[in-house]
Parts: sequence; C-alpha cells; structure tokens
Amino acid sequence: MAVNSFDEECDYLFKAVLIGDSAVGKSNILSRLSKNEFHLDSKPTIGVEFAYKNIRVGDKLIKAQIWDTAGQERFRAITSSYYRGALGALLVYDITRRATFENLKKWLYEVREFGSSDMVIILVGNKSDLSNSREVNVEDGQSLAQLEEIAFMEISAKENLNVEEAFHQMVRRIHEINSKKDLEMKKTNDERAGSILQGTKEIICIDEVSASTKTSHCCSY
Ligand SMILES: Nc1nc2c(ncn2[C@@H]2O[C@H](COP(=O)(O)OP(=O)(O)OP(=O)(O)O)[C@@H](O)[C@H]2O)c(=O)[nH]1
Ligand SMILES: [Mg+2]
Repeated sequence: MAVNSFDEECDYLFKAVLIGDSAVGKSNILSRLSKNEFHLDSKPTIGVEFAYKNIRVGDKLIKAQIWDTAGQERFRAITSSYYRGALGALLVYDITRRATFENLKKWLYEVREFGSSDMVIILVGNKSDLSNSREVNVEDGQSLAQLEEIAFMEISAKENLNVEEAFHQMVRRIHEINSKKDLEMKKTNDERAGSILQGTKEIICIDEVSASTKTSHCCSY
C-alpha cells in the first residue's frame, strides 16, 4: 500500500535511492511502486523527487522514503546529499540499451563513494517487456551482480513485473541488517549493565522516560 504522508503509524522509516542512466525508467519504477501508475510519455527528471511506500515485514510496518533523481548529469542535485542517510539503492539499467549497462561501473563507484558502506544495493534490469530488442542478456546481469556481491532482478515498470519483488528484497535485507545491529547493540548494553550491577551491587530501576520511548509511533533505523 502506498502512502504519501506520515499519517500512518510505522515501526521504522528509512531512505532508499533510485540510480542509473537517463531514461532507464527510474521515475516510472517510483510511480509504479507508490501510485501503481506508468507513463509512456514521462519527461526527464530535473533535480530530486521522492515518494513513500509502506511495506510489512513480519509484524513490523516499514515506511520507505524513495528518492529519485535525474540520470542526466546536468539535471542532478548535489550528489552527496542525495545519498546521505540512504540504506538502500535500486541500481537500474535498461536491458535494451547496452550503454546503460556499461555505465553501471560509474554508478557503483558513485554509490560506494557517497553511500554508507553497508547500503543494500539491488541491481535491476528494467524494460523486460521489450525482450525482442534486448541488448543485455540475463546472464550479463547475473554475472555482474555476482561479481559485485549484490542481488539482481529483471523487471518491467510498464507491465508491473517484479517491481514490488525487487523493492521487497531490498527492504527485507535492510531490515535484516538493522535488526542484527539492534540486537548486537542491546547485547552490548546488557553486558555493560550486567558488569555495572556486578561491580557495585546496585539495583537499577527503569524510569518512565525509557518506557515512553517504547510507545513512540515512528522511528528511523
Ligand atoms: N517498454 C517500457 N518502457 C519503459 C519502462 N519503464 C520506463 N519506460 C519508458 O522509458 C522512458 C523513460 O522513463 P523514465 O522513468 O522517465 O526514465 P528515468 O530513468 O526516470 O529518466 P531520467 O529522469 O532522465 O533520469 C519513458 O518513455 C517510459 O515510458 C518499461 O518497463 N518498459
Ligand atoms: Mg526520471
């Protein structure tokens, strides 16, 4: 279910970005995800746009803020701020244009330069509905993904094929990584609290402030 505001309660909020050459279909992937819409006549993006998408993972409601920018260099907003705080990226190429696949090296360099080191990247070959005009084989996508140790999927924003699946894969992986981090942090805190208790033989009471944080509605990873 797509939402465009913060009205709905959620357990986690995170930022993800769409990247790739101009006209590979980034904006249509976003409109498919957030509004279930596709536009054959979409214009190149200028600057930055974003939309929200909610997804349930287990018993948690996760809200993703998905950013979309211009593939064309001259229309792009400042690169470092685009990537700042992003936990996931859909790296998109067009299976009917080889050049967009060759340029992935440049995008991967950029995402690793400006993005966080544990950002979840999903490689996405868009326009799978145009397989008659294919210039990039599925195997090429798979090999690159294997080499770069990222997940891979071919999708079609037009036919709504695998768009949700690619997004879900990214969200699930982000959630996994962050749940693990949370757990490790809790363990370290528990161990610290344990050693304090042992050393001083004090009893620590949990106050109301920490109890109230548990009931807050929306929090970022
Ligand atoms: N056949 C087909 N066409 C698509 C698909 N996705 C996008 N397109 C078309 O590809 C063109 C470019 O799509 P956009 O979504 O505007 O591309 P973009 O990556 O956002 O481009 P920039 O904003 O310039 O970076 C449009 O004419 C879309 O209709 C798809 O899955 N199949
Ligand atoms: Mg666009």
